[in-house]
Amino acid sequence: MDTNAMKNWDDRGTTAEAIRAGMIDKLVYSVGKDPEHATLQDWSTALGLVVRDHVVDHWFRASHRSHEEKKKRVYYLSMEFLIGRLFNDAIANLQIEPAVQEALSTYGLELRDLLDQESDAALGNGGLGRLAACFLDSMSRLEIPAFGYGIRYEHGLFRQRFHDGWQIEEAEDWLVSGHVWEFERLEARYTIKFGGHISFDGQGNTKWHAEETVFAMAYDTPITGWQGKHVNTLRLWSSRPTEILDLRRFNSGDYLNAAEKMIRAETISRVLYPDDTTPEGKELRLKQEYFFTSASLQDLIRRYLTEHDDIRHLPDFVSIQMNDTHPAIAVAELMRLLTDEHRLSFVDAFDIVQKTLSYTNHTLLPEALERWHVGLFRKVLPRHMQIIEWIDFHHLAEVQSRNLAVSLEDVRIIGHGSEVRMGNLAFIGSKKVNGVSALHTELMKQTVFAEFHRLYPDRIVNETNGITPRRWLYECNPPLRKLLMETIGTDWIANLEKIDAAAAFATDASFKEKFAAAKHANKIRLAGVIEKKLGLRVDPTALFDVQIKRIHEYKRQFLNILETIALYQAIRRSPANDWTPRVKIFGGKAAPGYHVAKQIIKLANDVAKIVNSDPVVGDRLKVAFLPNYNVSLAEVIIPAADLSEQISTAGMEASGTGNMKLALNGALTIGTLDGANVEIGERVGPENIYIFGLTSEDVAEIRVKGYDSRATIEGDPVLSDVLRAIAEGDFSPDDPSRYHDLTDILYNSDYFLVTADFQSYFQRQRDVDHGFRDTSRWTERAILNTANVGWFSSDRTIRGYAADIWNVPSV
Ligand code: GL7
Repeated sequence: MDTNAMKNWDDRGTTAEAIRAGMIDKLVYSVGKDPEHATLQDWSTALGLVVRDHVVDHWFRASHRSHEEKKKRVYYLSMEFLIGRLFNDAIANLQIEPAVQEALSTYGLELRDLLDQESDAALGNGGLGRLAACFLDSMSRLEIPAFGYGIRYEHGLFRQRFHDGWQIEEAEDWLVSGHVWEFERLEARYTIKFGGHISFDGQGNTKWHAEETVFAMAYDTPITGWQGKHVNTLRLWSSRPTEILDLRRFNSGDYLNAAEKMIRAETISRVLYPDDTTPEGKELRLKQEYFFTSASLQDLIRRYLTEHDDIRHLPDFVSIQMNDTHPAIAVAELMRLLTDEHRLSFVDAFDIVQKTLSYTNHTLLPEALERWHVGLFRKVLPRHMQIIEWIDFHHLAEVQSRNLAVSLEDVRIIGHGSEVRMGNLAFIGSKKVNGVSALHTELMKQTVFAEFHRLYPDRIVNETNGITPRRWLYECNPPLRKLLMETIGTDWIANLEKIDAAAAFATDASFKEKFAAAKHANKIRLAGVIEKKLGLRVDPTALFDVQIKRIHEYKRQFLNILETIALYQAIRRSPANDWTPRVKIFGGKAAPGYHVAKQIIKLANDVAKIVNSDPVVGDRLKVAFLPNYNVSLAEVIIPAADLSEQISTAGMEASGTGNMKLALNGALTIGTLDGANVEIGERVGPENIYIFGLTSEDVAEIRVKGYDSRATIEGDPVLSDVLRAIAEGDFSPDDPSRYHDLTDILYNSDYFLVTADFQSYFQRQRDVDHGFRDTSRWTERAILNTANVGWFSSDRTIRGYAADIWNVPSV
């Protein structure tokens, strides 16, 4: 291919004039509309195509470079990529916003309106999926040749609506209004097999006679790094039937059954599992995992073989990261490809596997370390079951030969003869296994992987999570971005540690005033969104207290609601006191089958209804639960937050990343010593964070010794009063017993220790009230949060992966 030819067609330029002309061209010849009849959606598509062209120029150059230089590539395998909208991200990274604005003004169009036309690609549940998206951004920023591999779900995470305060789930359809950022790759298609049986011919040939086959077809989305210097690819797989219509059935009039196989094949990439902790819908889920893992491994081996001849050198040029246990089948699938297809011995193949793959653990919750029933596993993946038996047997023999005092049962892949443990498979098949915060990694060593850690003391490493400063400050917070650029320049955008230069201005009167003004502008914007979505007016000078994340008992939104009620009761008792006005802002989805989480949402909405309409309380307290929390909404809420709620039961939140985004945007944290809160606290200093509650050691001890929540409740008049009000139906007059299940949990089985932490949380919140009243000091502390959390850039995280795990250079 003549790459010089490319230089000529990349001369469109990014001037306002070029963009203006390009837009008309795209509008007419690609969208097929004339300007008089074009809708906002049409204009948005036209501009999207213009911007995309520039991305593509950079993309091709990067791909050619990687290919020519035969660079080592990183492959990030993830069931989830919560990328959100891409339009603004591309404009920001290419730094063409002024030219775009100018071009649009000639047509009387507002950039904001066009950006709002884009649907939010919600191909993930929460933190794990968003982390994968931040990592793609950072790998591009650091010019690491990389591919993200995942599933092109036709329907991403469900849309959340409230009906009478209850969560209602609706199918999400991000592809309906067209998605300009992806390219269909008809040629990149692989066959994926399921079921059937295996035959051996006695000459060393193994054949898998599958019962069902589907195609995996690739869709590529370019991921632009800062200033477009490097662009990587997110390749998502869509499932397609290998046989189309059953014409015989169709002709006999049996239309529905004629399409049965097609529908079944397409089901695999139909929906994202809306549950972020427990693997449900077992067989389909297993098929999804194998589907995208197999397609990705086939694809990367094909690419490898276009550049190298000897498959045995794979680990020198390929590093594969398994994001959680979801792609852990990669261990067995890579073995299968290397032995059955590329004819290596099992021993040689396993050596390559262990040098190529690595695994990230994202949670200690035991239900998230996937386990499959041996029967189901053998039915869906018969060859992989054999390979896993081989690995398990040889691993066990090796462990036994080392004569160490480890529990053999704990390090088996096939547990109790009946379950395949994907966490153990991933561990054994990996070069490195990493946790996502210092505390989490330490706890991994002590709990879930304790025996493995004794066997392989060098395998577990820590890579504390991070967030991309491009999306999570530069793009989402224009007022603060502008102030920082005027004051400390632009270095922080690509090197977030440099944001520490802002610390010198924490006590500078003029900077403080501008910092507070930026926050205020963001709060006005959020107040507008709250009013539009909920019909609720909130005072932008009040403390904006934010808890945004999946709804889960361990994240303890319940604790926050109890504190809200306690505050409400206190205000009602003494309305004349000098209260610090607060707006409690919630956002988050509950897994559809998670009954308690859905009740927590309903309770928050019920409390909001009573509190918001109580004239005695007025603006002193408001509660706003914004529906359908997603990346785009986060981009509006985070810049406007004063207080960040990170209140999980200590030891249960592996890291958290919302905590980093909020701190970076100048919110102070109220939180437990859990996950990355610990490291945030170390960096911002104890005076700039509100820590409360039990530590992970306390929690572990209580779990052993037992805990009497009833005694705690009875000894705490504030908490007793709150629970009495809930139980008597003060917030659910239409159904007074609605929350008996919830209150019973606290009295009888308070596993998440809500009651145990209530008092210290309530006290810390009063410290927050007090702190916020000193506006000037609060602003200083907010500035110090922004200035001191530069370390939590995902660029730093990816540098860590590159050096400790992948062994690839980064710029
Ligand atoms: C999670 C953790 O719960 C969260 O603390 C962490 O920040 C995130 C990314 O590492 O991974 N693990 C998990 O299963 N989900 C998460 O968000 C869904």
